[in-house]
Amino acid sequence: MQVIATAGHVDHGKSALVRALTGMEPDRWAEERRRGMTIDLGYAWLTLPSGERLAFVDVPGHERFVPNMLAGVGPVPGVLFVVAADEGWMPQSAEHLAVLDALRIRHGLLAVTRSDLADPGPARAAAAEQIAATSLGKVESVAVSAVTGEGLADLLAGLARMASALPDPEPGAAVRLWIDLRLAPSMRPVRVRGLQSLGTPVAQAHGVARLAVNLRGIALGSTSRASTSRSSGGRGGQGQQSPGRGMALVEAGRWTLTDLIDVRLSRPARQPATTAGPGGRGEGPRLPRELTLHAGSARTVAWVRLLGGEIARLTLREPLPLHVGDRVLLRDPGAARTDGHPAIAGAAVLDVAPPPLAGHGAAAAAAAELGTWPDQPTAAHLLRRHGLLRAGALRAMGVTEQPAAVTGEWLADPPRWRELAERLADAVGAHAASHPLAPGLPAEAARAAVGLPDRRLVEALVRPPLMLADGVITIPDRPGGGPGSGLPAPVAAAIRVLRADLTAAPFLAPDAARLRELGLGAKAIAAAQRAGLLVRVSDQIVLAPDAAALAAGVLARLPQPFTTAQAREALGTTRRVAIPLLEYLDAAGTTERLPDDRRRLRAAPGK
Ligand SMILES: Nc1nc2c(ncn2[C@@H]2O[C@H](COP(=O)(O)OP(=O)(O)OP(=O)(O)O)[C@@H](O)[C@H]2O)c(=O)[nH]1
Ligand SMILES: [Mg+2]
Repeated sequence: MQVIATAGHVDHGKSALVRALTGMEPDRWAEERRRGMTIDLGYAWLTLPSGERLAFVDVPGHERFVPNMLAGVGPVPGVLFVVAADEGWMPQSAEHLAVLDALRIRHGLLAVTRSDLADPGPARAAAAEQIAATSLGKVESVAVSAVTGEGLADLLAGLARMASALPDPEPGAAVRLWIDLRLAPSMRPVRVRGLQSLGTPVAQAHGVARLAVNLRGIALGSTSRASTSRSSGGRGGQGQQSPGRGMALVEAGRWTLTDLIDVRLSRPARQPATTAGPGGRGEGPRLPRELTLHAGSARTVAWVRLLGGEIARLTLREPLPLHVGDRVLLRDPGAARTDGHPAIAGAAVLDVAPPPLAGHGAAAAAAAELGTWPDQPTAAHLLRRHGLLRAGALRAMGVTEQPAAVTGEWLADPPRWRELAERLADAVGAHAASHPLAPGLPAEAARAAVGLPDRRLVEALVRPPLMLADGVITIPDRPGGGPGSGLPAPVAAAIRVLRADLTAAPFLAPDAARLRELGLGAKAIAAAQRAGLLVRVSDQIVLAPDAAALAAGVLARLPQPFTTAQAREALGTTRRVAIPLLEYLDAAGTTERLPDDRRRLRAAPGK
């Protein structure tokens, strides 16, 4: 199924043409038939000779009902543009064309109606020229009469050609069903009982399709007047379940509900450039601060802040489900159309969760960055701007590519990730310098210091020379002893004295009295140990780091196996040190304790 919309000036025969083509009545409301004018969207369809079905959204042409027209054309890929032979190009012809252009609709067909009343030639030529200057480009045109039926067969053939040229819907695309009648509430989960398309029950539907959805447990809203375009929705409407136009059924997790977006404004192709607003650099459009934003069948108030160039930040009165790359319309409902240029601008949504603009120059910097983006930003663009994003958030922004995660579901911009690793190393180094006796920087403190949103990111950022153990990040192989050991000067001095003692008598570990004398408490000893200046052999015994290797050399010269007393004597120490040292060597696999309590050296590896 394909869906196209009508467009054109009031009374030019849009509805009559749809009626003649489909045999269905697009003006559904008694008031419309009484007034002979379309007020709200009308729906009809036909089956093409190929068997494919083509649905029409018939829009009102009257200037007063432009918001309803906008609700109808939003997601539609093609359009049947109507101009009357006897009236020719008119103001709403131009306004509707500007809307189609702002939405970048690329497929169209021109019908010159009421050709039984006048020569269709001049109207056809004028319309074709206007249309050619827009995103629709050169279109086929057919002169028709809904009264005599002349030209209808040609028109049908043209519609079939256009339908076959429309882009194929992408089957995996996220579902967003804009509501244009009276159905479905805001963001509350709903259960779908059944689908109908063009009057027929269906199991599935693809792409841009018209669909009636039967929802379980949702009270239908009252049958509001056709011209009522929107019940009060948005924030205030979260709890109200009376459904209305402008709300949408959306696939869970695939959309960002947002009231703040960054966009690129684009004037219609045929509108000459105007001078820039304040802060612009010559190219930017001039816009009022408050506009009506139309997206799908929704409309809301948008407050405009120009950031620079064609980039603007929009604050929406109600949040809408949007993707990056969406096209939205901005309209100034109060603006008089002075020179035939409708007060309509299109905009490409570049970011649906933009970061706050903090500080001097932030707006200009954002404009400079976003100015380089295409209308359809990629994962790389968004990651560069946001630094870190959860995969789910990126998907909800409308990006389907999934870059590799740095941890869990976190994605990172590679340069930002390297920078964060450096900042973490700096934070750990700074902490070690200011807290030399602390065991290291706790991971949670590191998370806060680097400004990361998740502890797991800290863990993923720890890489040599950093080490994470017991929830604490350290730099274990900082060169010991010399400057940079990170020890406070008095501790470093005391350790130097202790090391001198141990150089003279490597196995005479300092006793408690000596440590007291040197002013070395448990924390200082632990810090010296982490700095690689001491080795703890047991709770009470500390030696120089090379003590174990020295001891192995001494013990190798003893007859094997040897007793504890022989070892103590050879090492020149006391039982207080010898016993823990031998146990330490046993544990290290340097010595082996035999059942008779004697020991022997194990063969060194490689021997
Ligand atoms: N003679 C003649 N009259 C036509 C033709 N098509 C439409 N009309 C008449 O033109 C008038 C307007 O037609 P509609 O189809 O309502 O026009 P519309 O474009 O839908 O108008 P709005 O929806 O209000 O914008 C009606 O009186 C129609 O009967 C045609 O091909 N020939
Ligand atoms: Mg009509």
